[in-house]
Amino acid sequence: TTVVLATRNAKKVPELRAILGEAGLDADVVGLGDYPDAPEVAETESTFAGNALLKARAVARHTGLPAVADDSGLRVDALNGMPGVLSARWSGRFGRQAGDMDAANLDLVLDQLADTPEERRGAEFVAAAVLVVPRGARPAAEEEIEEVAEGVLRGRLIGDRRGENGFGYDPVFVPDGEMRTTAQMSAAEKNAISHRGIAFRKLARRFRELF
Ligand code: ITT
Repeated sequence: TTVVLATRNAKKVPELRAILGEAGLDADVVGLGDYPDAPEVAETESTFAGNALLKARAVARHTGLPAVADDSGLRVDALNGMPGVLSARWSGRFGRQAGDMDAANLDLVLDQLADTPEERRGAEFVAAAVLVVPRGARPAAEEEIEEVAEGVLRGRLIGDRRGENGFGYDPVFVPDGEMRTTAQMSAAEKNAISHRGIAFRKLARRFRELF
């Protein structure tokens, strides 16, 4: 089987490939680069799972192949769970324009937490992983199949950036029980504990039952 990764975030592709590979997924994992005409969908839902489904459905229907998508973000306790589903576009909401969106988003969250003491800087990364199998992509599959799995990584946000790995908010996120940020971890170390790792390992199990 071939499965398409429905993401335009180039940093997610190697993470997802590694996670799905380690989960023993017996499938050819291809990126959207092979499908330049795949429709781009607006993330209009208010939940991670809802947005991930929009992305995976569009690609599954366009390609006729099983598609997986991730919608993820950072929920900050002191910001009442924001930026949440808006994590990728947080700085844009505040009219901050920047070439590097990830850097601008991180700057903004740090500014918003500038007066928040250490003990109130809790946060969590959340990921919804979804699999959409279009009609006919599996022998005798008469209905589209949709599976959703979620993963959460609890931690806290530090005030300065540490580490070069990962992407997005990784340089300031320290998981519970850790001394290092997720940007100071190797890809394998991060995947073993991450929201995305947890969600996609659950999803891979379901994938194996279907194929
Ligand atoms: P696709 O929708 O095309 O997959 P995207 O970057 O827009 O790409 P999301 O809508 O899921 O992806 O937004 C996720 C944002 O949340 C991402 O831009 C980061 O800022 C943040 N984020 C999610 N997972 C993260 C992780 O593992 N490490 C650091 N930041 C993360």
